Amino acid sequence: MKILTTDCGKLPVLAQVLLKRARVVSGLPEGTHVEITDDVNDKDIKVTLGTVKGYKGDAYKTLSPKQIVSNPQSVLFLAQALQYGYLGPVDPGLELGKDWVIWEGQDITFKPGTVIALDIESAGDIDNDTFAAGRILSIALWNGKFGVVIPEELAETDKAAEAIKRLCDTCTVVCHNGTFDMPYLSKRLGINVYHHEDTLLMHFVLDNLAGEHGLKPLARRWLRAADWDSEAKKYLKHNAHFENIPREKLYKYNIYDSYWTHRLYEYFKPMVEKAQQVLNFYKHRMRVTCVLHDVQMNGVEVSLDALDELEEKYKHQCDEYLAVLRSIAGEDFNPQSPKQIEVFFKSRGVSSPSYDAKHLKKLKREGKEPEFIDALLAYRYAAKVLGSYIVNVRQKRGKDRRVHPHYLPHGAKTGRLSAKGPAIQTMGRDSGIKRALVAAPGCKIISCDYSQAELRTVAELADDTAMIAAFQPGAPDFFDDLMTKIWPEEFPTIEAYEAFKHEQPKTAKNRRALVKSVVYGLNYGRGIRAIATELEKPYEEAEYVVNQYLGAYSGLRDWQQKVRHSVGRKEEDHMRQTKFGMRYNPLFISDADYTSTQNEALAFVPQSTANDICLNAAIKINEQVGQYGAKLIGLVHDATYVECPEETIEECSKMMEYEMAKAATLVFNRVPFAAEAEVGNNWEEV
Ligand SMILES: [Mn+2]
Repeated sequence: MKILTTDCGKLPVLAQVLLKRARVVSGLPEGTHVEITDDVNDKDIKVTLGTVKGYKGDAYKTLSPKQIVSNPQSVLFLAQALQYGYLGPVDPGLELGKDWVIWEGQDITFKPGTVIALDIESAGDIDNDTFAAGRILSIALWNGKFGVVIPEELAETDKAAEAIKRLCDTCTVVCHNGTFDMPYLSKRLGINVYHHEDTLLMHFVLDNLAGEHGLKPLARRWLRAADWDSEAKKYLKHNAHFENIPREKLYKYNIYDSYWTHRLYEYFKPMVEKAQQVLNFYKHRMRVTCVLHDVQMNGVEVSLDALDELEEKYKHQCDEYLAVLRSIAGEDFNPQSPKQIEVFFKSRGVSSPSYDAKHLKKLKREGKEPEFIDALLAYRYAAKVLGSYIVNVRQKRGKDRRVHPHYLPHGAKTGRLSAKGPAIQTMGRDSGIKRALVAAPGCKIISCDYSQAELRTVAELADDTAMIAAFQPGAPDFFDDLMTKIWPEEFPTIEAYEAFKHEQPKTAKNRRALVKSVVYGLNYGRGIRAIATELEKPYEEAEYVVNQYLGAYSGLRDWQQKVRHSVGRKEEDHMRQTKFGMRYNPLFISDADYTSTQNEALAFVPQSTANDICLNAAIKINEQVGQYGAKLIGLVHDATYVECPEETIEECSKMMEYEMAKAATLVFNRVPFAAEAEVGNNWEEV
């Protein structure tokens, strides 16, 4: 068997080593001939590295040489590719009429407890339409032996709704990323149904570092699934939507989706159940997906007036900065054109490898075109708020005046979530966009946010007595206290610092901000050099603050050293595992990536832990909000957002504060996690 790559002569040595290792892991019989070639016309090409243009045929496409050396899981990817190449694809050859049927409305009986995979296909443009705007085109069910497709003409009937409801009430329903399918189905059919198992989530808990959790790649990698989507996807060119696919092809595609979901479920299930901690984590995250379902269904009210106002403000800003830019760079200057920006700088004798914010700020520090750079950065910011937030929120606002963001349970390696449509978690406070996210009439928004959740987590993990003491009730503010530890001669006591703050408020604020940035920088696993660059401060200054900080909390220093040391050492895996069961275990780390992997590991454990504490609280809050007539409407990292009728604000706030604090006690018992509820009319006020 041959492996095709662009240039055999230039294949990195490390990639060759990893290919050899993958060859061993794959378990191919001794004596199997494996050869690397760069001749497209060679016979017997079974695997290609990357999707390099010009490579044709059915060869299994896997990581490119560049990805092989940088992907921590590449040995697994390659071993799977080799198995596929050696053993060939698996096609179940499902036949209509024999293995599956198109439903005609007859009664369906479900044997209680059966495991049934469910998948839906829908019309329209999911990325741009409002929530569940497109009709359901088909619903496929597969029980492991036989399948049924509910066709378009029956998909949204009462009879289908009844069958789906009964299915979800009596069977074990498996989806691949059901946080998408189930709210969609619920909304379209006017029922509220949840799935019970999720193969995307299973894979995420098994290999959170894979960076890829889609149904097709997983079925192909783990089960050697033969291509089943090209035939249908042909019809999706030029942004055509699924309704463009001829129905017989769409239904077949849909039944294959549910078939492979079922197969993956059976394959992953014993792997997940093998370790109690992995199983527990999976169950915890399955409960979280139900919360995400509710949060999406609930949605967030959007004020059109506030949006209009913001749009006008940012349009005005764009015009203003454009005028400044044009007065410097000429009447035809277009700030959206990278080419024109480059030409402008060249005309001033300035060159830079890139003109992104980082490089522009550097040029500005060197005194090069500061006025132009300021205007360009301001223009870009205003254009971004307009283009990505305001337009998107407006587009996504439905007839119910609400947006319904969709949360991805596998948003980040750490287990943090991400949200789309709109990206409610990344909307900056400074932009003002949160003013447009309002409470429904008669209601208020309550937000409950952990203060310094990751620092508190670190204190517990590091088992640092001084740091744990710093977070006890009644202790002074962590950062005020830290000022006395970093500059003890200047500020021998908190009172001395307070006096300084009173005399020179601006200087005090700047220095406190420096300390805060250093502490958070360290928490995110950044090195001293990176922190100094980011703060635009001399290396020595950042180094001094880091040394004083870690000197004051020596337990923290020890813990950081232990985590760093554990990287690449299997017997020390527990140092990179959270109490919830999330793991940071790269299969392979190259020398070039060793330091950055250590930094990532340092950031991983506290971030992941703090996130799951908040998700645990969200589960409890979601269970109880109904008692107050309230709804859980948002999850943003360390905070929960609830929409609550005015009459019950106080009780509901108390419940939220209680549950947030309690959630942390499940894993930690020395550092209290306080979360204060704030009430307002919109997301900016809380
Ligand atoms: Mn599908």
